[in-house]
Amino acid sequence: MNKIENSFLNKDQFGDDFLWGVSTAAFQIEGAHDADGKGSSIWDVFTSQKGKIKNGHHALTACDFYNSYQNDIDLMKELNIPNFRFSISWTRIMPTGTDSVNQAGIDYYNKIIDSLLASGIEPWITLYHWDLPQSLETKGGWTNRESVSWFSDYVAICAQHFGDRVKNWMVINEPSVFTGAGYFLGIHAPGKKGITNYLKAMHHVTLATTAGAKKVRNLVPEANIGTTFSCTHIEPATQSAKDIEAAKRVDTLLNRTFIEPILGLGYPQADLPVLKKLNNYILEDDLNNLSFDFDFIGLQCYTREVVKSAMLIPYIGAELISAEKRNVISTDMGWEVYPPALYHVLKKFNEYKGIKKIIITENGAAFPDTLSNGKVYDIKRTHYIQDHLEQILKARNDGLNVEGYFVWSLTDNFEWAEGYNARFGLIHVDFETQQRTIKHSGLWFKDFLS
Ligand code: IFM
Repeated sequence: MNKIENSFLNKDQFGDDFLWGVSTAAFQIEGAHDADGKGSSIWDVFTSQKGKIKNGHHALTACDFYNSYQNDIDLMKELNIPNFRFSISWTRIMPTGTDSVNQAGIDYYNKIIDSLLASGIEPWITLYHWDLPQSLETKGGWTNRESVSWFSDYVAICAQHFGDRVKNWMVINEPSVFTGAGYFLGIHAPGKKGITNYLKAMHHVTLATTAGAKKVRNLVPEANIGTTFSCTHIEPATQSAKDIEAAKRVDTLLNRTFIEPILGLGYPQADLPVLKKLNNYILEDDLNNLSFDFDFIGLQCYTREVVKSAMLIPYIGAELISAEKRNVISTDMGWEVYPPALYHVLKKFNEYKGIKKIIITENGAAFPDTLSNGKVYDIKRTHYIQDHLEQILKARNDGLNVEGYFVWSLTDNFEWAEGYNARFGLIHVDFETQQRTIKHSGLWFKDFLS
């Protein structure tokens, strides 16, 4: 007997108001990269450059969600999924990032929103999931302070056009990931490197998060407004003082740097001294504009990291010991499968008094799925989801604040620098034919949600 039959999990244990859903992002699913007046984004440009994405993959078509959204919405309905998180592509709405609005882009998202509502599925919009307009990148992108007003103007257009039907809004997705990978390490778009780019981007993205949230609040007074952070449970490799200190610095970087200013606590400069360099970019009035009273915070947790001191590593003096080196079970992303991480992260973020409500807006796993006789038996993903849900249940039973769970992701999709080989979907996609096949995990989720 497998775990589906064995699982003690039952949706009712989470309570009637607990939110269930799936998450996606525009660039990862839509394709149609230049359809109907869409402008070019930093990811369109990055993916066209040689050697940036594994196996030379690109997202010109991706999951073709732009054309086949109705089919995917029908599949969501079939799986009993009540909430759908998707992002808006800035360059469909404003092809050059500012000024002119592309009516075809507005029409496209209106069709999605209307179709979701007609299917009884609640739309959850993420306003920015990493695809900055390329024409703004040529002006410095997020390293340019003007990015704050570019972003708020774009947010205003979205709020004005979609706010009559969309209640749930997330401003920015995982700022630590796209600034770290895109502006410090250069492994994601726009491929910039260095501490100066990173710190400028960090500060402007934080200001933009608040500015965007205020725009939505003004234009859609009844909106449920959140923003999402990636977070990871951090453990020191040993109990030596050096490793403990190193783990604290990594924890500050990965878990605290972006959320604390938003909660009115300022940047955690005392625990990560390199953040003091931010003072070069913080203008006097900024400190009053960094925080916002969000209705909810989205947390996105996939794994834990084990950290050792490494004083030669600049700025952080620490190194992550990979799952492979630790010889522990991991996913296709090389991330350790460690469900208690979710419980630890919930406990940690529950300590912030300023968080009203926590929703897990992403959690999921990439495993090497195979389609055989029209079926995908992805039992590892089913177990991954079940085991993480057990941790959420434990957290709720311990009185912790956690009020929703969104699986990453509905379908297999374009996993950034990893291309299409890292499959996260509840639904398998054959990228040659765009054929969808509901995986075992999707069937389990359907059953669970029924
Ligand atoms: O695919 C990404 C998503 O875009 C942001 N959060 C993590 C996912 C898996 O890597």
